[in-house]
Parts: sequence; C-alpha cells; structure tokens
Amino acid sequence: MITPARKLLVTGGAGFIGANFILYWMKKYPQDKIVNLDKLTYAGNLENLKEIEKNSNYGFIHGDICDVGTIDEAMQGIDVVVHFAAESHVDRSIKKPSKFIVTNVVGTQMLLNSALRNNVKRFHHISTDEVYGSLELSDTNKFNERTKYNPRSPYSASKAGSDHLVRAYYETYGLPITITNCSNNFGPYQFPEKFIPLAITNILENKKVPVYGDGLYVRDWLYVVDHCRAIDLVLNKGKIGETYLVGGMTQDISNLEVIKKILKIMNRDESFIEHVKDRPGHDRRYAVDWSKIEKELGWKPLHDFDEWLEKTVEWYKENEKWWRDVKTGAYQKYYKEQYGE
Ligand code: NAD
Ligand code: TDX
Repeated sequence: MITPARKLLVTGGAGFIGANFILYWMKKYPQDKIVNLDKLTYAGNLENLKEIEKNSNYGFIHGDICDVGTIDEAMQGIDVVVHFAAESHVDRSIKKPSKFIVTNVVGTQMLLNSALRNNVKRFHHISTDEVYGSLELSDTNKFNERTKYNPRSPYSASKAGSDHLVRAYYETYGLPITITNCSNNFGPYQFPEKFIPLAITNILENKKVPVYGDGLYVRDWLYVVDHCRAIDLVLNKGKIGETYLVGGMTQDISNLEVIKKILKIMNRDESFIEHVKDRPGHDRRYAVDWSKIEKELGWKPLHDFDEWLEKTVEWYKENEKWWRDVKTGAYQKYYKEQYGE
C-alpha cells in the first residue's frame, strides 16, 4: 500500500487516457501532488486539463521522455511514476514507425533508468492488449497474463518492447514495477484519429465514416474511467512485479456494430458507412480475460458500453470547439494521406 500525500510523475498526461487519469486522481486524492511531463505532440492537448491547471498540487513540464536532463529533473522526489507517454495510433505506426521505437522503446528505457537512479517506490507502465497479437473470430479464447506475446504492427511491437524492458528492470535491478495491459478505451478527450471519436466527429460534420475492410473486426471496448479505476487499484493494492490485464464488458462486438450504434444514437442512417481499404496486418479480434485483476484486486468494469457510448456522443456534441480545434491543419493533412480526398 502506498501511503497518502504521494508525489506522482505522470508521463503523457496531456493525452487522452493520461488526462482522464489526472482528472480522476486529483478528484479522488486531492492531497497528492502530480507532475505531468508531456512533449505535447499532435496528440497532447493542455485544454484537456483546464479544470485543474491552477490547482497548486498540479504542475506541468513540457518535455520529452527521451531527454535525460528533463526526466532526471522531473523525477526528483517522485514516489510513483505512471507512464502513459507513447505514440499510440496503429495507422501512424504503419506509415512512420521510427518515432514509435524512439518514444515507446527508447523513451521507456530512459525513464526506467531515471526511476532507478531516483529510487522511486513504484513504476507503473501503461500497456495494451495489442502486444498479444490477433485472435480468430471463430476462437472463444481471450488473452490472459500467460498469453504469448505476438505483436503484429510497429505500434504493438514497440509496446511489447517496452513491456519487456519494464520487466527486465524488475528482474535485473529490482525496480518496483507493475504493468497493466488494457483493451481499447473510449470516452472524452480521445483524439479523433481513433475509430469512435473519428466516427462521431465525422457524422457531426456530415461526413461519412471510413470502415476498414469488411468491418468485422472485434475490439474489447472499455470506458476510460474504468481504466483509471484499474490503474488506481494496481497502484494501491497491486503486487510488485505483476502484470494485470484490463478489459471491457462487450461480447465480441464488431466495428460495424459499433458504427451502427453510433448512427442510431445520432439519428443517422447507414449511408454514412463507407467501406475503405483495409489496414495492413489488421488484427482481427481482441478479447481480454480480466479475471486476475477481478480476483486479486476486486476490479471489474462498471460503465456499460451502450450507455457510455451515448454519453460520449453527448460529450463530443457539447465540446465542438475542442474537436474542431484539433481537426485543423496537420489533422487535415494526415486525414488526406490516410483516407485520400
Ligand atoms: P494519446 O496519443 O492520446 O496520448 C499520448 C500522450 O503522450 C500525448 O499527450 C503526447 O503528447 C505524449 N507523448 C508522446 N510522445 C512523447 C514523448 N516522447 N515524451 C513525452 N510525452 C510524449 O494516447 P492514449 O490513447 O492516451 O494512450 C496512453 C497510453 O495508453 C499509451 O501508452 C497507449 O499505448 C496506452 N493504451 C492506449 C489504449 C487506447 O485505447 N487508447 C489502450 C490501451 C493502452
Ligand atoms: O478509420 C478507421 N476505420 C476503422 O475501421 C479507424 C481509425 C479504425 N478502424 C478500425 C480499426 C480497428 O479494428 O476500428 C478499430 C479500432 O481502431 P483504432 O481506434 O485505430 O484502435 P486500435 O487500432 O484497435 O488500437 C487502439 O486500442 C489499443 C489504440 O489506438 C491503441 O493505442 C491501444 O493500445
């Protein structure tokens, strides 16, 4: 158990899950101090943290996890590192993989070194179910903590590399680590390159939604606050050196089913669906067995997919300025390169 009034270093806290985590944590543990270290890449947005930016227990460092000077300074007096910072979009990793290796692999190793030098009490690494590769649609099996790693995209290969390094620092140097491998998140502040916010914001702009290939790809959707709750439990009750898988409540729901639900919520017909060229090496199915974290730490997802999908649609409707501001210049260029005119 980590004692109260802790000092946390959150990396990538200006991104989707990191920002949700900071908002969640500051509400639940107002006595704790948080330092957010973020490079503010295209995916980082300080608007996500507006409601807490003036809180005296919150501080922001604009910096790169690959920069030793910056991270050594940020690590001073830190009890707990929660490491979200990463290049996170599979399609971008297919077009330009190098950045993924630099940030996700090299950056993680730099942080591990600094955490070791500064005697942090916990290094928690945020990872993904994608490191386990792809399941068949006909398969009833799910990923669990014993599943063999089999990453199939540059993104998932880089995350797998980072997971191995985190475990190596535990085994070799005794760094007190924990890892969570989580399934697909959705919710407020998700950058509209990812499927659900891309679909919602395209529909709000009266544009079609690109669905890769046959659309019969399956993801294990989890509302982002449930992910934050899982990290909270692992930080407070998790066993050092352990990995916990975290997943949602949906039963093998396909991308086509997801988009049909969104269209129904938004009162639009299925003419908004546009099948486009498939993603190379597209993983068919992800499904997560989260019974270990349930049995050992008492976690289970609490946010129903349909209900929170509707609330997420509402959030994007109510925060039009937020997504219009990010769907500008560089985003337009990316969109054209990815989907054509
Ligand atoms: P995101 O792309 O929204 O945010 C990433 C953040 O990291 C941004 O704020 C960005 O500026 C920052 N960053 C990138 N490179 C950096 C660097 N070199 N130095 C410092 N900061 C840097 O990502 P997300 O969806 O919030 O994902 C967060 C973490 O969770 C990632 O590690 C990702 O692999 C993992 N994850 C994501 C999902 C998901 O569904 N989104 C699921 C499981 C795991
Ligand atoms: O335009 C699209 N059309 C489409 O059909 C996009 C962007 C996606 N898709 C499909 C691909 C996937 O089957 O939707 C599904 C979800 O795609 P993404 O939102 O890109 O997520 P995914 O590739 O599954 O990876 C996500 O979950 C695990 C996150 O981006 C990762 O960071 C996380 O680790």
